[in-house]
Amino acid sequence: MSIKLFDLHNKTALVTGGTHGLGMAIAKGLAAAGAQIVFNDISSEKVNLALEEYAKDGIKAKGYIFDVTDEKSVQKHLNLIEQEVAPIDILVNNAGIIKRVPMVDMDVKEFRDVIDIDLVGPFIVSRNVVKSMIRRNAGGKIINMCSMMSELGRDTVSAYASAKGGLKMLTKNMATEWAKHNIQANGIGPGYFATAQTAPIRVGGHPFNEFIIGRTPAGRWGEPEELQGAAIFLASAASDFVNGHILYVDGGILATIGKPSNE
Ligand code: NAP
Ligand code: GCO
Repeated sequence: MSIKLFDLHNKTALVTGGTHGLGMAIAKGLAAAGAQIVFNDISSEKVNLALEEYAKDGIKAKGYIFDVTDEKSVQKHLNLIEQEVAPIDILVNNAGIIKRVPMVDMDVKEFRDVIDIDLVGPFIVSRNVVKSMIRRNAGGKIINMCSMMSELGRDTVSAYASAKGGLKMLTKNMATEWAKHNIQANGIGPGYFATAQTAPIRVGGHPFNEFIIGRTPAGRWGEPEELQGAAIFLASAASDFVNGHILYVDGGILATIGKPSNE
């Protein structure tokens, strides 16, 4: 089998929210396979810190400051990226937020904010990236960061689960509409990973930490780098006939009903 299947040299990847966490880990993996990395964030400070972090690994990443929910800003910065770096071949819709509030207590604005960033954001960025891919007849890869909550509910994360469930179906619609342009749209569904986003339910003896260790057959939280293989696969020629698929990287959570805590 040719290793070229996973080669990303001469490819440019945009990872939204790629200043830390899963996005940065995925970006580093794509860079290791040869991709030119572009990333964004809403914070200029985090963009600058991330540029230093990428540079430590010898990655000459390019950072931009824009909000994935602001279509005019997205369009402006995608044009800048094409002019200053290159047209985007691989898009990882990674930017996202979560709010952990019981539905009866959640403000409607909080609910809408999560949907806006986690679902409408990927719609906005993807359709503008894809317009260029189609115009250039270049094909491309879209990778949407889904979640266990694309399949399962959990107390307090109604907005997030609604967004991630929607993102799973948006991924399938992207696949349906864009496959004829040789654009593959797929998702990665991480289980529970150790990042800033999960720190509030993972550290300081939080009971959820023990729950997840018990609920995950692998018996541990995932490390962000453990998503790199799935990302390289879905970003490369190795997945040219994979479309609309959500690749779960979850240590086995979705494979099991779980086991009694005393086993
Ligand atoms: P994270 O640490 O919260 O990072 C999310 C990134 O998105 C941050 O860089 C954040 O920027 C950025 N962002 C937020 N709103 C944005 C906006 N409107 N425009 C542009 N960037 C924005 O999350 P993570 O744990 O690395 O997770 C990354 C993705 O994987 C998310 O979509 C998350 O839902 C998903 N996921 C995470 C896990 C997990 O266990 N960690 C599991 C499954 C799925 P700021 O820091 O400046 O706000
Ligand atoms: C939570 C966690 C999860 C993870 C992830 C699981 O509060 O349940 O933050 O939502 O982030 O999405 O796949």
